[in-house]
Amino acid sequence: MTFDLFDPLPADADAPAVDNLGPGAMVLRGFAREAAPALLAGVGEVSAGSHFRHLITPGGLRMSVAMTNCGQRGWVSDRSGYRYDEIDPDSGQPWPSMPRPFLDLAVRAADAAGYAGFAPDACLINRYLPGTRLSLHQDRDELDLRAPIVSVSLGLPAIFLWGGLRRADRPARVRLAHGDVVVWGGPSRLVFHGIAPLAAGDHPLTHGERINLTFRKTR
Ligand code: MD6
Ligand code: FE
Repeated sequence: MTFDLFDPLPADADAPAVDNLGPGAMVLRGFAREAAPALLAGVGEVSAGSHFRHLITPGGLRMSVAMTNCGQRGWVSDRSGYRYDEIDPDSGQPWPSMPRPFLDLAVRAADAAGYAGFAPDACLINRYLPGTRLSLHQDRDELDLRAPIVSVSLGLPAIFLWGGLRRADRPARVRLAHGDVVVWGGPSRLVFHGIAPLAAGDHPLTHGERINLTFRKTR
């Protein structure tokens, strides 16, 4: 089955179906489509133990993306900075373990992209509602920058902003649809990126939301 027929947004004219983003970075179109129902069930289980929350940036701003984590370590932000923590500061407990379908998908996607032996110890789960955005940033809180990041898009489509190695580099706009997986590492590992404000829509599996899973090896 394909959900493209139900896709609520027309293809953005500014966002061609780019598959190669740059050296070491690519979009695997539809790679997670079959696994999506199991992945979304996993998101429900994880968020029952460690709920979605809006983190506060070190600058004191409330993030519009709601986040939770699973795996050995979770990414958190507060007034003191960004870090990976083995304990969910809200529950006081370790993060829920990574559901098997998450790990399987992440390892298969990394392998398909040329990164054999990917061993993620953290999965950040982002939830977007219409209007939610993620401003340009680098993922640089991981100790081992040789490992790639695997990022899975579920539900409503989004425009991914793919910049350069300098914050001022003007970002390309790449449409990410349900089931698309972005893998990046190597020379692109520290590229600035973000998500444009989410457009409203209705997806058969997630209704009015977009869910993103990003898998990392943090140490
Ligand atoms: C998102 N993704 O797609 C946000 N970071 O919702 C990210 O910030 C991201 O997709 C590093 C690597 C891949 C990503
Ligand atoms: Fe990121």
